[in-house]
Amino acid sequence: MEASSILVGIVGKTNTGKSTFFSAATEIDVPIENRPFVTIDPNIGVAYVKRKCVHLELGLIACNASNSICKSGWRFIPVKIIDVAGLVPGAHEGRGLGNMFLDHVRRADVLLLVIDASGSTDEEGRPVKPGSFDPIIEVKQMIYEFEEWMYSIIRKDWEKIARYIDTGGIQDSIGFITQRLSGLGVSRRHVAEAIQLSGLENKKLSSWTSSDLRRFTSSIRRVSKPIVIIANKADIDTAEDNIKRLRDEYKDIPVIPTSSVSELILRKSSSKGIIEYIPGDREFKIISKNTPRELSRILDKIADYMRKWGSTGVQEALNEAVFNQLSQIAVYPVEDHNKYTDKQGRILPDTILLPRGSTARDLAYRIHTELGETFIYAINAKTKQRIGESYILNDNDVIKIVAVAARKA
Ligand SMILES: Nc1nc2c(ncn2[C@@H]2O[C@H](COP(=O)(O)OP(=O)(O)OP(=O)(O)O)[C@@H](O)[C@H]2O)c(=O)[nH]1
Ligand SMILES: [Mg+2]
Repeated sequence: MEASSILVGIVGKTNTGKSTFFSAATEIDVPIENRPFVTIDPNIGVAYVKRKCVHLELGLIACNASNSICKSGWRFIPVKIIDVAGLVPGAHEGRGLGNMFLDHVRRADVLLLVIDASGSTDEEGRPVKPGSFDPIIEVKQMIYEFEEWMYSIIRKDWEKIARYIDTGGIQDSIGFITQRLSGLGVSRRHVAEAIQLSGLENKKLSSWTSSDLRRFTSSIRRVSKPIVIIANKADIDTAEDNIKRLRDEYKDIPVIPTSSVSELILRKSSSKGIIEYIPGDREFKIISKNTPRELSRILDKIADYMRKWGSTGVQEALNEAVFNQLSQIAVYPVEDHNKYTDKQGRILPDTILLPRGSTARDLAYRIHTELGETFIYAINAKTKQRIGESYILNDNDVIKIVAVAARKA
């Protein structure tokens, strides 16, 4: 069973550490170098969000995680993640690699905007003295480039569409716009919200000016592709002050200090058995007796960094994107609500991510269309109570679905 259909997009200026973040999160080796435009073709992989596994709350010793991973009481739930080529200012006019490659993040649900918080790369991504480039400018430029790309898609044939709708060619204008923008992963709710957010609900579409359309684009971006600022290279001294300034400047966008390179080293050291480390933890333990001296020195520095910032930030960023920005909750479907097992007797095998506000029937649909269609009732395995189709799921609910389809089976 698929845990989620969420796609996380990694975007940003070239040479900020996007691929390093990707590699740290997915444990897939990809080219990383200190120069602009290393990544050309996108990297696609699986990253994980991290939650306390519900087996702890239920007083169980262990579980048999199947569509996700349970490690030391933590459930790691997979999401898709994509790392694309870097942007430079003017990308929408074709500078650098241009912005056509953003097509690969068209369907992303949330964006990780990786920036060089240390200011050690200029606006073209060339290495410069740390502190010489202002990451606040970088964020502005990158959001501008991204929205210019969306604008170029949205404005295509816009006048024709607007006229068609306004002359009565179509009744459901929101539905029509949604359909037009579905390639951007835009839903009906997004379109309705964006129109409101831009104060355009009472304006005829054909009388929207280009600045109205830009405002609409910006709102569509905000509702359909929320951003988390990944303040990367936070391990360089110049980053700390910049992070404070970024947080002052962007009160409505989360700013997560990260050291992707540290996370990458920890993951590699862990897989080689040199350290014991659970992604996202505040600390790690060196377990190998013969750690090379140089690595030992690097690990000490990473430990200092984690004491200062709480963690490397990579896991925190993924969790922020999925649980806060996308308001997802984790739900555990089971067959046996007393033993918390599936048909094969596996304890709590699956975790499903669903948007907050989803119902018991939504969960049934996510498991299988037929289960949704023939839903009869469900059981909350924690309380053993029978619940109806419109029961709003809580985070960490354990649910048995009873359906005609399942009875036949
Ligand atoms: N100090 C420090 N350096 C980092 C960090 N993350 C990445 N780097 C370095 O930044 C440089 C660029 O890293 P990449 O991951 O290739 O950057 P990118 O954004 O994917 O770059 P392009 O694909 O070329 O656009 C490399 O030298 C990395 O080692 C970090 O957290 N701290
Ligand atoms: Mg790259």
